[in-house]
Amino acid sequence: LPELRYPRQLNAARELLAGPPGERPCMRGSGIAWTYGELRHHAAQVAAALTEDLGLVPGNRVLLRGPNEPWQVACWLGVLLAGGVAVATMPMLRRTELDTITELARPSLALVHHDFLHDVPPDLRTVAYGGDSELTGMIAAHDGGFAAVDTAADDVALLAFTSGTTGRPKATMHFHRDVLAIADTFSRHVVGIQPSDVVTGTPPIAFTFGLGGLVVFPLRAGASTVLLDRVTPPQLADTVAEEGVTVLFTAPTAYRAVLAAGKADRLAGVRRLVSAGETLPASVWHAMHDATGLQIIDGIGSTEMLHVFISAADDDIRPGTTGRAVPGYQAAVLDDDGRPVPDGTPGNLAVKGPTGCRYLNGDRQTTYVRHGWNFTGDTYVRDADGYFTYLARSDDMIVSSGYNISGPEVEQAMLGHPDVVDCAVVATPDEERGSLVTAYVVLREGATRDAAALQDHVKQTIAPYKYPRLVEFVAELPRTSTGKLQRFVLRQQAAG
Ligand code: 3SK
Repeated sequence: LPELRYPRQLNAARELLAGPPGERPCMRGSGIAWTYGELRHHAAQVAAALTEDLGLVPGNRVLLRGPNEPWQVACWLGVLLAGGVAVATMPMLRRTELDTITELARPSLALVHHDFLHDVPPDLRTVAYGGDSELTGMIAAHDGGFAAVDTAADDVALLAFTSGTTGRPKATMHFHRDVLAIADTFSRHVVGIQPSDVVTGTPPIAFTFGLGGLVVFPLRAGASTVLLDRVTPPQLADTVAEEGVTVLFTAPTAYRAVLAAGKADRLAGVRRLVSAGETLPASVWHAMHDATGLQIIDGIGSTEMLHVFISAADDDIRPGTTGRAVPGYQAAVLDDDGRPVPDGTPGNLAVKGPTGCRYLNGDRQTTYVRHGWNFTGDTYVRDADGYFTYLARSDDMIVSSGYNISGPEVEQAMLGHPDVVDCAVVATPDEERGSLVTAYVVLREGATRDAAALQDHVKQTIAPYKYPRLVEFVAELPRTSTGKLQRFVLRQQAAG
């Protein structure tokens, strides 16, 4: 794509702030409403305070922690303008996780919202932001005239931590050009965000799904964004209606909850519904389409690739498949030796594109990046038209009596039962069959614990050999701070 040819010297924050006229509405949230001019001014004030008061030099890393609200965005942009490296952390993380991130990322200082100072490692130089805080005092002395550091397009702009569905978090490095590339591919060519759009959503901006959808995409398009702090799905639906939102980014669980709360009609004014973070069950896609006439744009992305690389919109959508490679990316299904498998055959999903995967440390680089392909760790199948269908995380395939069974496929079948609110399917080691398909199930309040009824439902929905031989009823499922299911926790539990 010609739009992906960036100059050698490029500062992503300068580019994102350069476009729209200063008086255009830009960002709302937590009682703040800023124009583009105001965001530009505050980001430059933060950059000046970092450089002149806090001694930041280009390449230094800055840990960020806070809720989704405009000052976190000003801090993130300020770090990039100053040539620093942003290390955004999920608001839900606690001391142990922040210790791990600090140990891996080695930040020089932290900018932390004044309500989130707890749990920050005490030996890290920490400056509070927002309200009547230390940063507020510091920036008052700066007039917003900071000249952005002339970083190279391939200088590191951010470290993004994977959310740890398999345990310890891992850091990936992303360049200034990568920040623009996610907007110039998925946002521009699939979602199609326009200057008139009003964007909102639930993912934290510390998660790259949220960073892209709620910050980078709207700024690159000159649109405006509404940042929300901890809303329930019904509140999300009401906010969408009240704020005139036209593009919504959230996860499948939120779409399901909006439907269950009978609030789907509140989304009727939206132009684009986007789902990522987990596989979107076809049942949720159809229920939302029936309720609103809207077609959810599903996508798969990863922290390693920064954002979405397979997706589809409009007439290109085939519900139940994730879609095709996003313009600018290539995707393939490969065997364990890196050779393409025939269409229709399951294999390892691999992707190439402008935002490649670079791990900060550890030995994952050689395992997950081979021959220019990034192996995502997902098992997918591609059809002859180039549509990719998710089968499982490669770790989530269950081999039972010689059958390959996709845990997520059984979950989707279980979720089609009206009493099932949430479900996770993993393998329990078994001498006779190798593994037993085991379902952990959260039931609707007041529903009867009837394992046989759920097993029959699965047998009638998908091939009967896939039914869960063990069914455990639980109050909730283990999830990461980004809402992804932690099947490894259940796998450990199932293994005793
Ligand atoms: O999990 C995903 O699908 C995702 C999407 C966009 C950006 C980041 C991630 C992990």
